[in-house]
Amino acid sequence: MRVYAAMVAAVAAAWAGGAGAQQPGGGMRKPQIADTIRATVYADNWFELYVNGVLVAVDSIAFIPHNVIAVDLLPTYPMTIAVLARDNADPTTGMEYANTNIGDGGLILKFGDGTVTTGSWKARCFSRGPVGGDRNNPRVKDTPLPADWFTVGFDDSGWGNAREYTEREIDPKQPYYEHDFKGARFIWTDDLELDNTVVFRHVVTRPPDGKPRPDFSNLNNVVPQGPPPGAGRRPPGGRPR
Ligand SMILES: [Ca+2]
Ligand SMILES: [Ca+2]
Repeated sequence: MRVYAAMVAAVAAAWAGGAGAQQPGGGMRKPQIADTIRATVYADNWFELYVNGVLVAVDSIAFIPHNVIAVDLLPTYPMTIAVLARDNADPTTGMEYANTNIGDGGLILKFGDGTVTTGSWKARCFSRGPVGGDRNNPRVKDTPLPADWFTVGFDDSGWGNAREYTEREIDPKQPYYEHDFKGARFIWTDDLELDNTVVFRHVVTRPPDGKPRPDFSNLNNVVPQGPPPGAGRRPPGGRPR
């Protein structure tokens, strides 16, 4: 019985260990939460995040307080990341607080595979205002957002790179300091104040941390093999985990 238990534990460990999505015999195992990576995002003031063309996170607070959104992702590489970020701004004036202030933006993101925002990301502004910083006659210049801006195949080769900003320049609020953004840079376009709607894009060709990860992208087209006895199940008499 002890030998059997040891074998079950070993098989379960191998199953959970991510040796690959392919099982002996060509089947595919089911992914577990250990196969996911955590995506952590702080935006001044709001964002929506697409990964490989799929919407995976939306900032739940449009304006203030400034908050952090963290979600679990099942990564597939190459991984195309697309973020729509908005500084809070009246759509007709580009200003905020009853047209008394020109607010500033900022975005920072870190994934559990080591992916971080840097100046190598692509960035483009789609709404700017008040044009010229004119507070007396504030106007907004909008550029139509391409319908496929978030897709894998979208051509951003003509876009410029994001500009990195220091923590001091962005002045993030408390929730930022309660999460791990080590190694990530705050980014925006060249104009942190007047550029109010910005799209960022970046392709991660392989996991930056070098850790091999199974590709589960074909999961819906196969019948995955279940876990071996005892794997991922509640231990007898044990508490749910
Ligand atoms: Ca602004
Ligand atoms: Ca702002």
